[in-house]
Amino acid sequence: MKRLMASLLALCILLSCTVLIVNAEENEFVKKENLAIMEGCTYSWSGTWQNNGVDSEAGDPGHKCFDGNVDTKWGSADVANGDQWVLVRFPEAVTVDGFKLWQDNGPWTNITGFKIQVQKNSDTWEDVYESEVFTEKWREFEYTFETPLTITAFRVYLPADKAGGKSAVELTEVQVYKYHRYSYGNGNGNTQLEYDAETKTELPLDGAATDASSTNNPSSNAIDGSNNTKWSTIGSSVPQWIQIILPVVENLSGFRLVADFNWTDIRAYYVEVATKDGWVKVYEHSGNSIEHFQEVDFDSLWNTDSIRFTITEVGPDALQGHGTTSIDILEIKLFTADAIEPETEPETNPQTSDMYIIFILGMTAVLGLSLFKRRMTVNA
Ligand SMILES: [Ca+2]
Ligand SMILES: [Ca+2]
Repeated sequence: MKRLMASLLALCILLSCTVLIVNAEENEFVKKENLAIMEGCTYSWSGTWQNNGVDSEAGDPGHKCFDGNVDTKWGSADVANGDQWVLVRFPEAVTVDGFKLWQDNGPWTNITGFKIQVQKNSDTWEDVYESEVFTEKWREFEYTFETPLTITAFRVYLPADKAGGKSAVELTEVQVYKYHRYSYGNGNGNTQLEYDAETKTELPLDGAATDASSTNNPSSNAIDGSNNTKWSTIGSSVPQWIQIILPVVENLSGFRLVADFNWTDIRAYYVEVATKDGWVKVYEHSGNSIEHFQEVDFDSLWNTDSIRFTITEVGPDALQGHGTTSIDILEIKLFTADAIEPETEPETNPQTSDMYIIFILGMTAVLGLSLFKRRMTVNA
């Protein structure tokens, strides 16, 4: 009997651990900061088309790989002149986790292989990555280093014999990333606590990250504090979502949503918060076009570290007169407020209540076991 209980207990522990691990993986978000555009970076390149001089500004110069625009390119010099390269020097030593390259879509380039080289506070270039030999033209290539590298310069090295039969190589963007890891889903959800509306304050979102289902303009534009910048989707298909991930768990009392009515007529959307038990719906709107400026106060405080807005229906009434062309959100604000503690029994600390459950379960098991033993003794 004891052995059976012990194996059952072991099985339970094993199962609960598995669930915990799965949750942890699901709820990790990595924000990639492109250090190649940090202030003080300088750029250099082997040449441009028909201009074999290093750092030539003629044609499509190499700094166009560092302008955040995948439609502007660097077009290298003729590979008959030798290997080509483009590089970024950082103003100080930086620790990087990975990189991403974009190749131009045009007919002049078909890179079949490249190397990534770095400098670590010296003039020596060190190979840290060599690509496979590509048999088909690639547009985007992203890679995470096995361990982060501390470097002072980063170079994409393009051997002349890997130009895929073309006379030049052309990249539109080179991004070098530092990863910021966020985990979410650590809040308790509905606190059941009402709050003092007088204490309502806007939550600073400086340290927050954003993610979205589709991005024409970056999702981070929706929390940058400016109504002149926006998150926008590619096209107007629904559903589309935008998520804000907070650096710590907060008590949310509500939100403000400012949509761009020139381009977007939102008819239906819902809002969820991440909790220890998964996503929980906290607000829903459907039927009419939303107000340009939507401010919603929850009935009680929600303890959470992430909130997600999902747009499920759009209409034809955007101001520009051509219907909804994309889903555009200028700003999202989040609010917190002081809880009004209930006058009756104080709220039980969730950790304490967990301990109680474990304690009670333990006591029940011990009691059950001793009763069982006693009965066995009586029967004997
Ligand atoms: Ca570019
Ligand atoms: Ca904005």
